[in-house]
Amino acid sequence: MAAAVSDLNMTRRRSFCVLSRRTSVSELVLRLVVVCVLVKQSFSDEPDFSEEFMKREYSLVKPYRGLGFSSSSQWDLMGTAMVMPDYVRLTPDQQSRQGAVWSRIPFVLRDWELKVHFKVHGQGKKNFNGDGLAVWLTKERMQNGPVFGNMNQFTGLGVFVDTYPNSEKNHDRTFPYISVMLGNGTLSYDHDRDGRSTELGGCTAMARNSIHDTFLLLRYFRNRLTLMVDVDGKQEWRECADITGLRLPTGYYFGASSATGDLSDNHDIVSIKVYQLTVEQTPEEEEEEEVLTIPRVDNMRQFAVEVEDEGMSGVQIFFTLLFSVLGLFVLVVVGLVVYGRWKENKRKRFY
Ligand SMILES: *[C@@H]1O[C@H](CO)[C@@H](O)[C@H](O)[C@H]1NC(C)=O
Ligand SMILES: [Ca+2]
Repeated sequence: MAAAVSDLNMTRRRSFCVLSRRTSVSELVLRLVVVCVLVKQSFSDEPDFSEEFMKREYSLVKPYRGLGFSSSSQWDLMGTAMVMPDYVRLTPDQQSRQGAVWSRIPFVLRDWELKVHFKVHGQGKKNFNGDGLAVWLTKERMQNGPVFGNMNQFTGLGVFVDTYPNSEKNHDRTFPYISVMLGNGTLSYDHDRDGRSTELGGCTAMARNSIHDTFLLLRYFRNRLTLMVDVDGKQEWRECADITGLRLPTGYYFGASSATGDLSDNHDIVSIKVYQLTVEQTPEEEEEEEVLTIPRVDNMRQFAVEVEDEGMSGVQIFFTLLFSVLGLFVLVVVGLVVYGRWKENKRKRFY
C-alpha cells in the first residue's frame, strides 16, 4: 500500500516537472519562494514554550528515597547500580561491571525535553578507561547486553557517552564522544566501531574527570531531535546533533545504563529531568498523525526509495505494458488495412 502511494507521488512529481518546464521563469521563481517560506515555517527554530514543567513521575532527582526498592518508586535498579546520597552509581571503577536504572512508567508525551546530569570519573589515565554510559528511551527495559550494559537490537533512542575508542580507525575523532542512534529492533550497534555505521549525529565532549558539572540535553519536538551538551562549566548548551524527521512512538521507557570491561570508570547519574513541551499543532500536523509502531528517520527512507527507484516502479511497468499492447493493436490494424488495400488492388488488376 505504502509503495503504491509513493509511486503515485513520484508520477505526480514528474508531471509537475513537465508542466513547470512550460511555465515562465518568473512564475517558477515565485513558486520556489513560496515553497521555501513554507519549509521555513514548518522548521521554525524554537518550540512554543507556552508550558514547560518538570514531570516528576518520569524524573530521577534527589532525594532518591526508596529508589529501586519501594513499590512506590518509579525506577528499578539493575546489576551493580547503587543509590548514594548524591548520585546513582551505575558502575564502580572496577572491571566487568554492568548497571542500569530504568523508569517503570511508559512515557506518553509527544514533545519533551530531557536533561541528564552525569559524572564519569576514575583512576585510569586517558584512554585507559571505559566504556561509558548510555541514556535510553526504548520499548524494552531491564535487559542485559553488550551496548553499554543494555541489549543490542533495541527499539528506540540511545544516546551514548562513549569514553573509549574501540575502533583503531577513529583517530580523526577525540573521545569521549557523544552520539545518538535510533534503533528499530533489527539495527545493530557495532561496539568494535563505536557505533559509527548507525550514528545519526554526535560530537566530542570532554566529560570525563571534569572539574565541572556535566550535562546532556535531548529535545524532541515536531519530530525533530536535538542533542546538546554542557561540559565546560560555561552554563551554555553546545549543539551536538540535530535530526529532523525522526519518528518515535510513545509508550517507551527512560533508562540509563553503563558497563565496564577490562577498563573501568565510575559512571554516575546525578539526575534525569523530564520536561513537557507544549507545541501547538497545526491542523495538518494533527491530521498527519499516524499510528507508529517502529521508530524511523524520514530522510533515511527517502534514501532507500532512491536506491529502489533504479528499477521500474509498478506504475511504470503498467504504462509500459499498456503502451506496448496499444502499439501492437495499432500495428495490427494498420497491417490489416494495408493488406486489404493490396488485396483489392490485386483484384482490380484481374478484371
Ligand atoms: C531498520 O532499519 C534498517 C536500515 O534503515 C532497515 O534495513 C530495516 O529493514 C529496518 N527494520 C525494520 C524492522 O523496520
Ligand atoms: Ca567505544
